[in-house]
Amino acid sequence: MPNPIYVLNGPNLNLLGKREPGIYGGQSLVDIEAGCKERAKELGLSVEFRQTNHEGLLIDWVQEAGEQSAGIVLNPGAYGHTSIALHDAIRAIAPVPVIEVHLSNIHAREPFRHHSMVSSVVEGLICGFGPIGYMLALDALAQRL
Ligand code: CA2
Repeated sequence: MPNPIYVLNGPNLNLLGKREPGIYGGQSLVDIEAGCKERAKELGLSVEFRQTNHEGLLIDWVQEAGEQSAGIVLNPGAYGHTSIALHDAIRAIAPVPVIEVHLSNIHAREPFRHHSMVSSVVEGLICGFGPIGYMLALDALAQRL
């Protein structure tokens, strides 16, 4: 089996399923983790699934994944809109593929969500499909391995 896929989640995603179901759906992050692990198994992959509210820790994990993973599925949360440090970390681990995922369609929301600091350095971007986006990202990575 190849190295695990790191599925990394940024700030506030631990609240999923508890608030704002109209935007983010009813599934909790634990539900999404279970879905990712099931899909990964079908694809012959394994998943290391994590969430943090701390920018520096997210960057530590991207660096760790650069050494130890076959690829990253990254929902950076709001840090995707703000973090040059996250942009730099993703660049620094090339050619490890990173797929950016957002549950919501960030382009159909407030203007401050329209720009992503990481989109220019990731392999691809999936947004607006809810938790299915994580599965699509795993499928895409599986095709590349
Ligand atoms: O759509 C996404 O996946 C986002 O990355 C989610 C982030 C948001 O800042 C991005 O613009 C788009 C926020 C996650 C917050 O999740 C919550 C869940 C329930 C209640 C409140 C926040």
